[in-house]
Order: sequence, then C-alpha cells, then structure tokens
Amino acid sequence: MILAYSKRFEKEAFKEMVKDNVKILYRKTIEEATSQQIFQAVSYAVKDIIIDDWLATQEECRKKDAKMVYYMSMEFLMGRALGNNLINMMSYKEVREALEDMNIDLNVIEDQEPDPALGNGGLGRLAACFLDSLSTLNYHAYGCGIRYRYGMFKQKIENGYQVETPDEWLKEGNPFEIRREEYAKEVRFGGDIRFEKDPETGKDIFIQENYESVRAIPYDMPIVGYGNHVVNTLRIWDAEAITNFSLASFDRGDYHKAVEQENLAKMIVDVLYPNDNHYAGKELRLKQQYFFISASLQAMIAKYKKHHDDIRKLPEKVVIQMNDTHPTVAIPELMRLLIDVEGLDWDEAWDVTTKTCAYTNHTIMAEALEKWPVDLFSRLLPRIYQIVQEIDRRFVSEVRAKYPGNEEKVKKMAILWDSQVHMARMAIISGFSVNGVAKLHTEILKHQELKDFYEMMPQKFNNKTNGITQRRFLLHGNPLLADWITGRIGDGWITDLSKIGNLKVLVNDEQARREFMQIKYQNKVRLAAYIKEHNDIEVDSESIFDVQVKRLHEYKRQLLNILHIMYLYNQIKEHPEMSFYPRTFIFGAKAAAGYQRAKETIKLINSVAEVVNNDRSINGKLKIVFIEDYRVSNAELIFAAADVSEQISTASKEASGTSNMKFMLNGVPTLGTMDGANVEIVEEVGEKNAFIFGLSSEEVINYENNGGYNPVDIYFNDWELKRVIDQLTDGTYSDGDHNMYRNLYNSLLNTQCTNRADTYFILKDFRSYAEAQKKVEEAYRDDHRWSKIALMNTACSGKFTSDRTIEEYVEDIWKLEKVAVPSGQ
Ligand code: 26V
Repeated sequence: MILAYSKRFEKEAFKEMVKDNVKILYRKTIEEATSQQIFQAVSYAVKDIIIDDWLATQEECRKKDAKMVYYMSMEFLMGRALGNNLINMMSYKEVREALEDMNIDLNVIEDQEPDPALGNGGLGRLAACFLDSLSTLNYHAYGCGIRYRYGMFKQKIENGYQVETPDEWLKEGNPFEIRREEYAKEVRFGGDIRFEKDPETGKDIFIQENYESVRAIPYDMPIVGYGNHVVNTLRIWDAEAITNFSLASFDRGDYHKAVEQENLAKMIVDVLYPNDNHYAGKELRLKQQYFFISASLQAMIAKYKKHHDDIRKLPEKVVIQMNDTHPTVAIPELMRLLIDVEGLDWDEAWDVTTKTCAYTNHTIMAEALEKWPVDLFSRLLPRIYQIVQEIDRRFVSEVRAKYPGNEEKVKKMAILWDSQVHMARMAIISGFSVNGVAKLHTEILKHQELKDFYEMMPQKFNNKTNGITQRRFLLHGNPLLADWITGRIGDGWITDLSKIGNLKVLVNDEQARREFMQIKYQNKVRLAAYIKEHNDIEVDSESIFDVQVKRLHEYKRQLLNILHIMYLYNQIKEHPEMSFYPRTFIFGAKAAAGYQRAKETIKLINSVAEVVNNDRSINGKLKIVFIEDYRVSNAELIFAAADVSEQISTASKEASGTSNMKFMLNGVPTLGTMDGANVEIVEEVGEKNAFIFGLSSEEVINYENNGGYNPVDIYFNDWELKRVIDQLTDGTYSDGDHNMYRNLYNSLLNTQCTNRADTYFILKDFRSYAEAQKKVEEAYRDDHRWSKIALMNTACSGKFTSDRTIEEYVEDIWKLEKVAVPSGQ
C-alpha cells in the first residue's frame, strides 16, 4: 500500500478538518458556505499540514547548519498556491475526492484564489520556478521580496483598448501567509550623516540624523517541495509607520512627522511598478529597493549570528543571488551593516561582501539599464552613497592601473559616471559571479554589452540557461498529459525531467501518437470553453491554435504577428478558393500602462479581430482571440492547448524567454527566431521539429552597428506587404479613422520617429516569417508528421526544467548541500 503523504490528508480526517474550519471561521455548515469560504477553509487545513513540515525543515537546516541561498527579487510571480501545494504534497487527488464526497468541485475552489501577481513577467515567474525547484531539490533557501498591496494590474479590454484596474489580491486575506511581527526591522531614509571618532577604538562612527524611517514586517509564505517534506520560505516585507511618540502629549512637530511616516510606509509597499524592460527612475522605486534589501539583510545577519560568532565567515553559510540589478543596493547595504554595525574594517567587509553576492542579468535592452541620478541617490541614501563612492574610487584606480592613460575604460566602467549611479556596473564589480540566462544571451553579454568587464574579469562570467517547473506547467496545468506520460514511462519525470526523453521511443508508435494528439484536442476543447465564457467567441477546436502569450513589447514583435494575420486575411479575401487550413490566433499580453505603442498594438489586434471574426465570407477560416488579463492561472490552460508557439522576437533581444519552454513541455513546436533559449530548444528538438526564420543575432547587431537597413526599400518592393502597412492608416481597421494607428505606421517607416525606422526589423523579417508560417500549415496538414513533431517537443524538453538550472547554480555559484527532512507529522 502506498502511504499517504500525511495521515491528515486521508479522506475522512481531511473532510473533518474542512468542516471544522468552516465552522470556526464562518459559523456555517459546509452546505451553507460560499465557494470562497470553502477555499479559505481548505487552504487553512492545507497550511496546517504544511506547518509541521515547515518546522521540521527549519529544525533540520539548523541541525545541519546548511549553507543557504537568499534569492533577492523585486518580483515573485507565484501564481495560485492551493493547487500547487496539493500537487507538491502528492495529495491533489485525495483532496479532490474528499471534496467530491461533500459535493464540492476542487476546480471551482481553486478558481476562488486570486493569482498572487507580484511580478511583471519572465523575471518574476523565473523567481517563482526557482523557489519550487530549490525546495524540491532539498536545498535551504529564502526568497526575499515585497508584499505589494497591489500586484500586477488586472487588464480589462474595453472597446478594444486595454484598461488597467487595481489588483486587490489581499481583499479576502491570504490564507497561506504568516505575519512575523517578532522579526520586524527598522529601515531609514534620508537625513544627514555625521561622523565621530570612537574614543576607545579610534574608528569612525557614522551617525544618521533627521532621517525618516519605517518598520518592515515580514510575511512568510511556505514553498513546498515535491514529495520530500521540505518547506522553504518566501519572505515578503510589509511596511508600517514607526509610532513611538505619545498621542496624548504630541506637539505639532511630532504629529506631522507621524503622519509623514505613516504615508511613507503606506506608499512604499503600495504597488508593483508595472514596467517590464523599461527603467523609469522613480524615487519611490529606489525606496522600495532599499526597503526590502535593508530589512532582508538585517534579518539575514541576525539569523546567522544566532548560531555563529564570526561574521567574517558569513560567506561559508550564505550566498545572495540578485535577480537583475533591482536588488543591487544589497552590496553597499551589506558593507554598511558589516562596517557600521558589526565593526569590521573596509577590507574585511569587502572580502565578505564580494564573496557573498552574485548577479544575474536578464536583459540587454538599453532602456532597461538601471541608473540613478546621484543627487536623488545620495539624498535618499546618504550613508549608502558614501560607500558607493568608496567602492567606485577603489575600482577606478584599479582600472587606471590596469589600463594606464585609457580614460575611455573609466567612462565605460565606473559606477559613478555622468552624475549617475550605474547599478549593473556595481553588481559586476562587487559580486563574484555574473550570469546570463541563455547561451546566446551570455555570449552577447561577454562580447558586446559587458565586453570591458569580461576582458577585465572573465572568471566571473557564466551562463545559466533558464528553466521552468514541470510541476506547475505540466503536472498541475495539463493533468491529462501528465497522467498519460506517467502511464507510459512512470512518474520519475516529475522530479527528474531528463526521464521525459524516454518518450522518444514512442515517436514511431502510431497508437501513442494518436493518444497524445487526442489529449491535445481535449485541452483545446477546454480552452475553447474558456474563450467562449470570457470572450464570447466560438472557436473551432479542430483549427490550428497559434499562440503568442507574453508581455507586450516592441522587441517581442506582436506587431509582426498581427501584420501577418492582416496579410493572410487579404489573401483569403482575394482568393476565396485558395486552400487554407483554419487557424485560431490567440494573443495574451499586458502593456505597461504608459507604453503608448504597446497599447496601440493591443487595440490593433482587437480591431483586426473584430473585422475578421465577423466576416462571414471567410467561413471561419481565421479567428483571432485576445485573452484578457493573461496571468499564471490562465497560462496553464493555454500552454496545454496550443499547437504553435510564437517566439518571434528580434534576434539578440530576448535574453531567454521561458514561455517557449512551457509550450515545448506541452508538446508545442516553436515558430521563432534564433534568439534567447530558442537556440537551445532547436538544439534539443532538432531543426525539423521547429520552424525557424529571420535575421540572426549577428546580422541584427551588424545592422545596428553599421547601418545598411532601410525598411522603405522593402515597403516599395513588396506590394502585398505595402498594402498591409497602408491598411494601418487607410481606415480598414479603424472605422475610417486614419490616425488611430499612425504611430505604429510611423514606427515602421518614418525615420524621424525613432533613430532608425523599424527598429525591430519587422519588414525585414516579414517574408521569412510568412514562409515559416506556410511550412507550419503544410506540416499540420500531415497528421503523421505533426504528431511526431508535437510528441518530440515534449520528449526533448528535459533540459528546460528549472531543476536543471538550479543544480547548475548550486554547482557553479551557490555551493549548497542537500538537506533531508523527515515528515513533520
Ligand atoms: C526592469 C524594470 C525597470 C524598472 C521598472 C520595473 C522593471 C521591471 C523589470 C525590468 C527588467 C525586466 C527584465 C526581464 O524581465 N527580463 C526577462 O527575464 C526573463 C527571465 O530571465 C527572460 O526569460 C526574458 O527573456 C527577459 O526578457
């Protein structure tokens, strides 16, 4: 007999727990409770069971004194917790049956949970996958971030336009979190720095005066490993005012200060900045960064000192991974804590800091590079700024020693340059590791963007190709396929995705392929029902589901996709007799609220959809669906149901991409450029199981550096493409309005608009994209061939698990040891 994960998940016991919780929380019987109340009751029951393992994990890690990683990130795009926790506790089916006994549908209950959307896109979701893998692989880890009151905005589509509404994810309370009042920390901003000599030691003591401060209060969320009783912690910080004055005797000054601090505290954690790959330089953003970093590092040092007395040995027990430059103030803040609080001298503190911090780069987009004006930075963080100056001073003299007379090097490498603090430079100079997120991306960093640093310190650079967790994106998101795979090759793939390669032998087994495609079809029906419910559009589940879901950004080229759809529509209209396999083009994308062209692209997609979907003359051959509020929960349905994975960024611009991997895992071939991790996907699956087109990254970079590309030449030489582009301004998709898409039109053709027209080579790649799309259609018409392609994609996806990525981080950067945890029951 297989033992239950926990006795408390056994049917009758679990049912009792849920009933008790409904009674205690709501004074109701299970029959009277609403779905939301049942969700809360079930979640509390699950949390209760998790807590025993959580305690056991802490205890084991303490006993073993295992080194741990602090994964510092402004974003954790966790997605819903209930279903995932049940999956990882191997109790999803038991709980589903227990609830069925009480006439409750677990799917409905799961749907009550808001998506904790504390992230924008790839970078935040990667952090969430990493936490899942860390726990599953028995490593001790903390995720540290911010408990934003409002996460990523909710997207509504009104009249074709994106409308943002607040994401009130905490409205009903979060049953999985625990507030840890006892670990609150104070964080100080602004004021003046005065220094005194310590009469005993003669050392400088730095005293901050006239500052504002807030209290940081941690909320802990459990991160449950798969089937191993390991529970790590995601610690997200809330802010409160420090009210240490007496209300009875307040004078005006105190009162004003109190109100100000109250406001500061509220504002700091109020909202996640909804920008992705675009840096805006907002003061509040820097406050957020310092707030969670200072609190996390204070907590980290306090935890270390509980069981260790030599702070110089900190790097033996902890490592800090900085998720992009957003947490880079960790470097000067750690220096400050070591020098000003722990009493180390500069060299000792520098030794500790540089052995503790490592940096991951996630983008080469110039507009995403984080830089802070010196006046803002020094006003907000006066002591931190002094430390940055000293780090910079020492580094610049190293550069001058190494490259005498070469001031160009200083200009390109100094942390402080042009009255700005360059965060990536600080991260590279002060960390012991710099990694990119896919092979191609890392090569571009080494030889283009970060060339000077690579030349000076090549040993720091390494690649860690991203990955995704198969637990959420297959086991939870695609239960039919997960069961089928387990039936065929056993369940080893759940914790060792390389085993999925055992499916390769089935590629010539017709029966197996038929079953595989049958599951795909059922998932398409499931998504079609979602689309019917949310968009009121009927889609044909027999048509090709061609999907592009990701943040809306010009470099990701949703515009190329929709222009091509406009082109297909023209063709079908012109040649009604032409053979054309029915297609459903599915989009999902949020645009940053202030990103005009991105928003225009959403409107364009919806306008084309409106025209095409209502044109009865094309017999439903083309359908276009824009899925509102694309997020982790509906993503799971989408990946499972897709036939074609659109990964069409301008080569060199997408650092890695991770949706490409989620599609692949679910048996979806890539239609894409040789960019980011697409390159490695093709390497794994083979060219004949992917559809590749477009300029290479070398070609793009070459045009960027040397010129020689003029989209206007293409426009005048390709009348079909010209017609599509002209349709942007001739009123076809705008009820006669000639200006609605003028910006998009200009972005493609008008040099005055940007430094170069068609910055992202849409016209250049158009024909090659259209060709690749034709090949997709051809392949799809051939059932045999297509089912092989689909199955091969799943079978070759083993490399792209975040488990592999995490093992590489552990081996090359973090040097952690595994911790075994006995069941906490
Ligand atoms: C930058 C900024 C600038 C300030 C405002 C908020 C904000 C938020 C995010 C970013 C940088 C985003 C970088 C990013 O998400 N990169 C993506 O990282 C994925 C995981 O490594 C990777 O798969 C994607 O290719 C890459 O675009």
